[in-house]
Order: sequence, then structure tokens, then C-alpha cells
Amino acid sequence: MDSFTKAIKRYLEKRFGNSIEDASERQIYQALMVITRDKLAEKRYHYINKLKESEQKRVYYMSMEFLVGKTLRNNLYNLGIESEVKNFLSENGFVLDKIYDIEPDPGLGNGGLGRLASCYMDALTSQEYPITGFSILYEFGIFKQVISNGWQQEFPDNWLDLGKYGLIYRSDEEVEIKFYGETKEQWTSDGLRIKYEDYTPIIAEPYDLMISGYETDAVNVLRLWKSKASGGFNMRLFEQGEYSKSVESKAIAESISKLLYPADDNNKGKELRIKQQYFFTSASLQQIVKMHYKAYNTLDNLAEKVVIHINDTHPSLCIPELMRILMDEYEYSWDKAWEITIKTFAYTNHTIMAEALEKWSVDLFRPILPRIYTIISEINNRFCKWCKDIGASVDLEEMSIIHNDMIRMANLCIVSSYSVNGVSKLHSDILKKDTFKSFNRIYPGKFTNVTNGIAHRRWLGQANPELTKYLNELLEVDFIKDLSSIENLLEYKSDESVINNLENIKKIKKVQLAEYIKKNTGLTVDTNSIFDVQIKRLHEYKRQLLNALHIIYLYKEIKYNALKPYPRTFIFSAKASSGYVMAKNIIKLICSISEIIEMDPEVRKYIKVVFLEDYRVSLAEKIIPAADVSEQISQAGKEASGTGNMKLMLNGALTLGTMDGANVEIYNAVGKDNIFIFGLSSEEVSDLSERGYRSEEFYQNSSVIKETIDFMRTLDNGDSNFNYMADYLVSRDPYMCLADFESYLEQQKLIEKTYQDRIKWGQMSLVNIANSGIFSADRATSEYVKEIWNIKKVK
Ligand code: NBY
Repeated sequence: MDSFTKAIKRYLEKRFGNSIEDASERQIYQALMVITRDKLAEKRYHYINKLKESEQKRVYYMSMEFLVGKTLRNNLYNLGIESEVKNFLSENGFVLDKIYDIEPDPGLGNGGLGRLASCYMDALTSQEYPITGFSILYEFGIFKQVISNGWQQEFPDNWLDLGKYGLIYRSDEEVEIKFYGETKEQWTSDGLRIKYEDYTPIIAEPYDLMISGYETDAVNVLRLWKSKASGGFNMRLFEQGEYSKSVESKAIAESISKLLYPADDNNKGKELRIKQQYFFTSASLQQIVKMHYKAYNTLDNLAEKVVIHINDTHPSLCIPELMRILMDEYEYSWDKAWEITIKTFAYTNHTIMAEALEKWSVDLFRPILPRIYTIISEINNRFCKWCKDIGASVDLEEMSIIHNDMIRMANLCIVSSYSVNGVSKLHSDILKKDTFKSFNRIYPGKFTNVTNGIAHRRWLGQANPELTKYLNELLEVDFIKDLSSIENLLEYKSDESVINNLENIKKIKKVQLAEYIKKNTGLTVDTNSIFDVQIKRLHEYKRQLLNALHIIYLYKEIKYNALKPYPRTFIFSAKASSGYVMAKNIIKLICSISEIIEMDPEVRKYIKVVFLEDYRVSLAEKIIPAADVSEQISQAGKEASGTGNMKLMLNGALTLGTMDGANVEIYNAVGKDNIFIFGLSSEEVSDLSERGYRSEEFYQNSSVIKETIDFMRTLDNGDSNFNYMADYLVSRDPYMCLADFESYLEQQKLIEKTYQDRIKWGQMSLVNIANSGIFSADRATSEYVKEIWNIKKVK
């Protein structure tokens, strides 16, 4: 530790010519980021040497998204030096928390899928498993959201400005990626070879982010690729005075890693998206193969030493890219290359929503990646032939990789991977029984489940130090090392002093959040009220609209029926994909409700609505520990798993949810008396939609629905969109909010009643915390390790 503080002083002197007394916060921040990074890089050196010596199998985790969250606190925490650094800084007049605030959230993802990838990197590193993540160094991460007059506006997130200090540039490992051009078959003395001509080269520059583990020697790496032009700029054009033209190709090349696609709802057939996908998968595969060859002098044993995990279909071009490298660069035959390929890849599916299952049109795809296209096409031909050969009554309409001139990436992944998994029991069952049922028939045993998990060290240990400290003292077990031991808390279920202490901690976190709310929105919230939280991407299927409808109902009852409910603060935070009009309308609706209530002294005594802008990892870390109620109200069958539900449970919030995704497993873990479940089941949803769902019938047949929607219309003031949303619910309501409304209302009433019995609520909350062990990412990743990857710790 002494050396760490010395290093800070030395860095300030050498880099800025400053003593610590004269340093600015910004300089301290930079010093901490760089020294921590370098310390991890040094640890990494020893770890990687052990790994090389042992020649053991490694995992490469491919994901277009990693939502890493702030790194500095996580790294100091993991290195076990946070409190020393804190003291050292405070002796010198600095507050560590203020230094943490300077670091931007690297917003290299949209939502759950990206955050899951980061939780897994953290958990695997803490358990000393060798994993490398691969993704893109987006110059601009997910947009910054500003709410202006209730509408979402998007602004660029220039995170690298301050975020760059965590990265290590590895100029020695650049690779070239080839786009466009033509492939030609050429007969040589060794047989048929593929010649690739007239292609456009792009360079991939590698940047490494060190991933630390908790109290371990392991340090893994997230490698991020940045695109740049292969030849710099065109000097001839520049000399002729054509300045912008001279840098055109440079700008085009750099556009590949410019921006994270902010869409998590559907994929628009964007050329740039295909280029991004191939750019990072090709760069990563080239590097993996090169390293492997260097270590073993052969690729024959690739599948024994390497697993490549594909996080949803976005990195699926890894598959034809490996085939290409094996055949075109290392002269493998198709059959041999295919044998290696199908033993190397494992694929996780994160959605059954048709609009999020990636498809590319052949016409768009082929010119960009001609060689990759021929390989996919050949994989498909052979697959279709194999299906006919085995004589199974298979439906190629459904299973063919290329169909109606569209390439279906999920089908490519299923055919080419040795393992396909869903992310919760329900989701995995739906994949097997419904979405991919024909594949499940011809590939028995290929489909499995790994229920998602979360990095509890971040979501409890770091986000809620008050609760962590208390549980540590009470339980005398190291639940931060092993979350399953948190179940010892159950022994205290009848201990009123424990229930009171837990309540007091919740109160502290609510006060902290209330301060943040005040500072950021100007709203004063009552910290004795129920903090009712829905935080996640804004999506119709997640049904923020159902939540809003309940608030409108309460408003009406307070105003006109003298209802005096127990005070509640409804907290929302969510980004909408920039092109998703309905999602933006729902944000506007929530903001309008918030405003109307705030203007009404009669109503605001009881309920408040807060929309916190720019939802991101660091904001989630503030909201989650303060939540009493966790809204997980997606239409059953639509949310693959959810992971926010787990983080909220771990921090003592009670789930109000449908039987969807991992809610089902939370229900099984805590028992029916410690959760609030409502709504149609996923089978009932399917049945109803088969019979034909007509929301208008629900409107006509239920007085409470009718009154709520009619009242909603009266709130419209021309600038709000209450009428528009009311029409939408009555005429379309694609996710069946109205069908579930009454049952939702019933559970909401039960919540209100239960909350007032402070002991009962406290016990329920305790049971939730105590049973959250299975939702640790340590458990989830151990399942990947044993059931799918078959790798060992580096010792
Ligand atoms: O993955 C989420 C699921 O909705 C959630 O239920 C699950 O818990 C989580 C982790 O397994 N999926 C998700 O976040 N998906 C995306 O962010 C996403 C991003 C891009 C595209 C589609 C979905 N795309 O089409 O480009």
C-alpha cells in the first residue's frame, strides 16, 4: 500500500510537476486511474505466465456490448486498498467519492445483455478462470439522455475524454480487416485456393481494459478494437487543396467504431451494423488463432484449448470467419475446418421477440463480405442436405439459415455451435418447445439453460456498503466471497432488532437517493413513502405503461373518491431507443403525470412520480439499494430473464411481478408469501393471443379500467399525450396491459397494506436478501464453466 500512495505522489510530480498539496481533483483522478491500471497490468503479467505454462483451455467471450460501469472504485475494492486510498486522500484534503464522480460510465452497451457480459467477466476473474472479452471501442457509447419538456433527447457521450486513462493501447497487435472486393478461385499446385482481390482494408487497433477480481491473483482483459484507415489520409488530394476529400476514407474507416447502436428493440438492416460485427469478430478471431498457433504450432487442437462464446447473435460472424481463416489461411479442408468449428462455439440466446432476432438481407450482405457470404451459404447447403439425409421430417422453411433471401443469424449459431442456452428456466423452455423446437428435435441435448446471475460484489458490496457492513458483522460469514452463505440471515427472521436494523439501513439509502432526486429534478420526496422502482430499458413489453396506468388510477381515486393511500414515490429511469416512437411517448406520459401531480397539493401528499434521466450503471447503483418495491411487470413470456430483478431482491426490495423470466425462479426461491405475483401466465398469454386479444372488450367490461382510461383522457392538456395513449390502449394494447390491470391493482393494494405492517414487510425483505445466493454471477458462471466450457481455474 505504501508503494501505491508513493506512486500517486510520484505520478503527480512527474506528470504534472505538482505535489499532492497543489494537485487538482482531475489530476488525482488521472493518477489513480493510471496507477491502478498499471498495477493490474503487472499482476496480469504474472497471471498470464501461469496460464501459458499450464496450457489450459481458455474462454473468449464475444459481445457487441459490455456495460462495465465505473472501474476505479471496483478496482480499488477488488485490490483491497479502497479504505487506505480513502484515508490517504482525506489526509491530503481530497474526498475519494468526489474523485469517483469524475469517472464517466463507459456506456458500451444498451441494457441487460451488455451488463450481463460485464458481470460475468467480473465473476469469472474473481474465481480465477481465464477469460478474455472482445468488443468494440466505441468512441461514443450509449447516448446521454436529457428530458426536455417530458421528451427524451439524445446527446453524444464522449466517454473517452476522461475514460481513456483506464485503457492500454497495444500497437503491436493491430490487425487488418477486409471488406468488399471479390473472391476468385484459383488452382495451384496444392489444389484449389481462394484469392481475395480489390478489397478495402481497415485496421483494427487494440485497446485493453484490465478486469480485476476480488481478492485474487487473476487479472483478465477486455480487448476493445478501434477502427482506423489503413493508409492514413490521401496526401495527393490534400496538396491539391481537396482537404475534406483527402480525409474521406479515414473518416469512413473510423466510422465503424464511432457509435454504439442505441437500438435494443429491433435490428434495422444497417450496413454499418454488419461492418461493426465483422470488424470486431474478424479482428478477435485473427488474434485468437494467431496466439493459438504460436503456442501450439498447430490448429488441430483448437477446440480442445479454446471456447468462443457468442453473446446473442451479434458476434455470429465469428463462425464463418473461423472457417475462412482455417481454410484460406491455414489450408484446412472444409470437413476438417467444420469439425473444429462446431466444437469451438457456444451461443447464448437472449430474446424470443421476433423483431430482435437478427436477419440480414443477402443483397445487402454479400457485397460487403463476399467470402463470408459464400461460407455461410455453403454451411447452409450442407446443413439442408444433412437434414434430408437423416430423413427427419424437418421443416427447412423454419430451419434453413438462408430463407427468402434473408440470412437468419440465430439459425447459423444453432447449426454451428455445440451448445445453445437460454437465460432463465422459462426462457430456455420456450426456446426448446416453441421458438427453436425443430432444432431441438434434430439436436437433442444441444439446448440447455443457464439462469442469469449478477456481480453481487458490485451490486451489494460496493453499491450498498451500509448493508454489507451490517450483514458482515451479523452473519460472521464471508458472503462477499460466497454469496450462498447469505442464507444464514434466515436465522434472524424472527429477531425484531435485526428487522429494525435492516429497516434503518434502507432508510439511509432512501435518504441518499432523495438527496440525489432533489439535486437532479428539484423534487422533494418523502423518505417514509414506499419507494416503488421500475428501472430498465423502455420497452412496450416491459410495460412501464401498466405502471403508469396504476398511478393514473390512484390519482383519480385520491382526487375524486377521497382515497388516502399510504404515501408512495414511483421512481422510473429508462432510455428509449432513439427511433422507438412509442417508447418515447411512454416517457412523455410518465413525465406529464409527474408534473400534474406535482402541481396538485391534494394529490402530491400521497403520491409522487420521479423520472430520473440518463439511466446507467452508476445511477442504478444509487437507486437499487433504496428500493422497497421492484416492478418486474413484463408480459409473461417476453422477458428472457431480467437481472435488475435480482439486484433489487439482493438489496431487500420485494418483487411485484408476472410469472416471467427469472421472476419465476425468484418466486421459487422466496416462496409465494414473499413476493407479489399477478397477471396471465405465459401459456395464458399465448392462448389469449391465439383466440384474438381485443383490449376494447376489457375496457368495456371492466368499470375500473373504463373509469381509469376515461379519466386519463381528461388529463390531456394539448401538450401531453394522454388521449393518444388512451386510444392506443383501447384499440391495440399489444402487450395486454388491460388484461392484467385488475390483477395488478389487487397486488398493488396488497403491497400497500403489507408495507404498513413494518415487521411483516421487514421479514419478507429479509427472506428475499437471504435467498438471493443463487442469483450470484459466481453461480451462473460456474454453470457455464462446468456444463458448457469445461475449463479450470489458473492456479
Ligand atoms: O438480456 C436482455 C433481455 O431482455 C433480458 O431479459 C436479459 O436478462 C438480458 C441478459 O440475458 N436483452 C438485451 O439486453 N438485449 C439487448 O440489449 C439488445 C441489443 C441489441 C439488439 C437486440 C437486443 N439488436 O437487435 O441489435
